[in-house]
Amino acid sequence: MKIVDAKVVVTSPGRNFVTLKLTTDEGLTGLGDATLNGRELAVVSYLADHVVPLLTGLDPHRVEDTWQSLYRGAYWRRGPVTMAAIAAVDVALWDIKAKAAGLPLYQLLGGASRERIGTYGHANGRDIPELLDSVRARLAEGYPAVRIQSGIPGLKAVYGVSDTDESGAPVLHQQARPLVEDWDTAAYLRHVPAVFEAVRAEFGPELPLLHDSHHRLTPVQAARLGKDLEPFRPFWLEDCTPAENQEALRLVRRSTTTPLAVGEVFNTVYDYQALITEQLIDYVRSAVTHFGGVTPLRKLFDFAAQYQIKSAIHGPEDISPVGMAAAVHLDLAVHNFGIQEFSGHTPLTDEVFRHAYTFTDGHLHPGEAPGIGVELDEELAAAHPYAPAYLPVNRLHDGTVHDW
Ligand code: CS2
Ligand code: MG
Repeated sequence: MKIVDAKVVVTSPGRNFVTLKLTTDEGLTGLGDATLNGRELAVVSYLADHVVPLLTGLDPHRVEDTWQSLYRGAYWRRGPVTMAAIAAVDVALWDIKAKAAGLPLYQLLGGASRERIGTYGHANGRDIPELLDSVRARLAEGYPAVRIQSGIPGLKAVYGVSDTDESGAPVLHQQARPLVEDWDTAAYLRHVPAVFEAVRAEFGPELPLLHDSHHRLTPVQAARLGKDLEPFRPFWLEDCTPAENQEALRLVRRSTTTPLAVGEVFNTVYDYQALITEQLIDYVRSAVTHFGGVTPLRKLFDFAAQYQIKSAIHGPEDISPVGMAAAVHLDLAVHNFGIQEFSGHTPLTDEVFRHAYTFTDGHLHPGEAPGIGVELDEELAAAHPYAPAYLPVNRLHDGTVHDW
């Protein structure tokens, strides 16, 4: 068998997605997600101009060799654009390989290690009452765990709640120019414990509660927050400090027993090395789409498992159903599964990307369709062209740009 066609499909059924579609001489097709929120076209060019010309004629069964060739052959290694492009090829090849075997992908990854996949959903509120309503809504949808993000008194627009419409529903990051949000770490550190106290008072001590600091704290501020949240037993504190400075987590780790989750912006195992070998974190967050595909992410999970660290694949709405499908197959198979983030997608997105995975009573299952179980409606995709969109930026009251 050999690849005879490779094409990059860009579509925007509510937000931008980049998809690679491979076709073999035996008529099998494979899909891979290459969506990099806010920098989509960079990956389109990396794929269309530098990778697609290399794919025709290749044996699609040579998944590992193709991955190694694209990673080492580029010379310039790592980085979100490179690894998103390689991920799309990797997942499309796994899709083809599993279809050729007539099996759902998870069966090629060791088979099921569980019956279904536990998820967490996003609960957001501009203030605490609105957040409590949002938690109720997620619980009514069956989510077994909830991430809680709240507005901060005195701040106009903060992560997770600034891009909500007047009804409080989150608006996808589709600003034609970056939305400027404002930030005040001291106000944030004062407010988050009160948010946890209110949610615990309303929903009790058992509900797993997650929170995302979204890279905004210094190590000592992250240590402070971790300690302040201990009485509320968070499931995890995510991205508490920019973790490319892996040493920062040493200070946080020795200061608090609040579990730590890191890694949605990481794209190779080298980003995690100290974090894993020094037991500085509890969950690894990379997505299939941003980590170079199923091939390296499975290796990362096996490495993390040696340190009792669990998977927690990144799963917001900017991971396409193709990337989500690949994640759910991995979630079912790996032993050290932790939890899967799942925001779901718009109905139109689910029409463009018809997927076999199901979300029932707060749990996912990849289904039994051969491959990753996603079909792309190219005609409908073409009816929703790319629209420039940027992630917000963050500024302090004095105008200094801050981590978003
Ligand atoms: C967030 C993401 O889901 C999360 O944990 O960090 O929603 C993140 O803000 C977006 O994926 C950025 O594109
Ligand atoms: Mg996050």
